[in-house]
Amino acid sequence: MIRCRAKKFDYRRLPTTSVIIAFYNEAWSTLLRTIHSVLESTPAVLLREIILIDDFSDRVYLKSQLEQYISNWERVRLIRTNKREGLVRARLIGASYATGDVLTFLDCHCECVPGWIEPLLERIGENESTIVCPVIDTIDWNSFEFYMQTDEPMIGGFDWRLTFQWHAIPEVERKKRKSRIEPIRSPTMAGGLFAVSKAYFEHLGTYDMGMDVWGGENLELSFRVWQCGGSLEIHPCSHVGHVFPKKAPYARPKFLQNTVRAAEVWMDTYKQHFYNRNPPARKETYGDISERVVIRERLKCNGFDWYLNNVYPDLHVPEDRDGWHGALLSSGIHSECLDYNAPEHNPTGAHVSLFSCHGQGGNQYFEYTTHKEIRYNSVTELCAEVPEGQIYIGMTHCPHDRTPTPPTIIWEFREDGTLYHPHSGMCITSYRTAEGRTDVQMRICTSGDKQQRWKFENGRDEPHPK
Ligand code: LR7
Ligand code: MN
Repeated sequence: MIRCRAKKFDYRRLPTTSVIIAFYNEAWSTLLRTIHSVLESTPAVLLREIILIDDFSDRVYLKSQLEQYISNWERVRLIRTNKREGLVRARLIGASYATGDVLTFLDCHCECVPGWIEPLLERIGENESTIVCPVIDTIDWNSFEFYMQTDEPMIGGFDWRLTFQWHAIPEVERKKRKSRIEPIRSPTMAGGLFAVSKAYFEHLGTYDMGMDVWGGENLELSFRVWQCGGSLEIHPCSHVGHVFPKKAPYARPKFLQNTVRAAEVWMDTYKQHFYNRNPPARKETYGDISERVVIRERLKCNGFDWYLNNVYPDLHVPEDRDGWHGALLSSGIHSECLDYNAPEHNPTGAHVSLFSCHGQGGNQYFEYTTHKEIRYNSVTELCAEVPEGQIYIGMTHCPHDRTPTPPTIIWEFREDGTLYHPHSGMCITSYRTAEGRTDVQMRICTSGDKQQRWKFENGRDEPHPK
């Protein structure tokens, strides 16, 4: 952005930084590209050091060959863990060696764009309790081409499965901003790329060291910083590229457990919405969280309701009324449930079908609301509909206000278990195709037809078994 380039910085007034990069079995080229780009695009007066943490990799080229390669750089340190720590503890080990005022974390397959660090450091100089993220540009894993974000940066959010999601800047937020180069408040962060005052990070309780390998720590830190009086921003003038590899070089088994820790510490009763949509999470053992709860008390942090109202008002909070949510089980075809499986990049691009009940929530999780919608949460809030003149059940974006609610998304879940669609006058009916597959279709309602009866399973709010 041209207006970003016009910004001037007085380096003597900016805090200094340590750049912390944890890696596990990273490719040589991407790791070195990251280190080179930090050295080449960060003014030397601002960079105290780069700290590399090898999280117990087993690739040979990451041993003496790497040591040799970096030995000419005074400012680059290499620390090795003596067991696999996972990214949280690896980053914290790195942070313990940092001498800069600000900790800047990066993934090990990034490319910093010149001018990336100054806006982050300036912002933290102005407001010590803010965590600032750069705009993350995509580097194609195949061609290594840079894909700059065109218009405005995206901000971070999540859905009730606690999957991180990107969103456009909400209208209210856009109007509040005085200029396009002001930092943007973001409910959550992607996790890998951010700058934070070292002192503030410590005050805030760094990271949850009970989190292993990968996942969950980004939402945990996001909830914590907001609920405990700080803020989280994306600076539109700071850009860093990140490679999204085709396949991660390691397995990611701890994601759910880490996420449960975050939910248990920060989400109060709202964690039920997460457990409802991900029943296996209820059964995860998640270890001892008492130290994290103590931090929450010590810092007198706000509740999750405060966070939702003040930081993420755009997030739709489900009703999840007892008995009115879960899997929709067919009475006509044994152990088959309504299922919605849309392609990732086209959330409304599929039809509701029938699939054997798996009890995992996800694609089989629906909610019947007091507004008579059949809701499905994904990247965005979806509402089941029967488009005019059709006999299939599709999904459409739920309306933000209900004046008036489009009649095509209104359903009556009747006493006899039928899912009646008043606008078309038909009922959801399970059937077997000529090839023997099971599916659903809108058909004329016939009293007593078992193929038209449905019931909610797993619809109760159960506590997490301790
Ligand atoms: O056991 C491990 N030990 C490690 O040191 C596992 C990972 N790591 C290192 C790894 O080598 C890398 O440098 O930790 C870093 C992050 O791992 P990635 O690159 O495999 O993660 P990701 O880019 O797929 O995932 C995003 O979400 C993660 C949740 O735990 C982390 O927060 C990542 O940092 C985060 N990456 C980004 O935010 C970059 C932008 C992606 C987006 C959206
Ligand atoms: Mn990454």
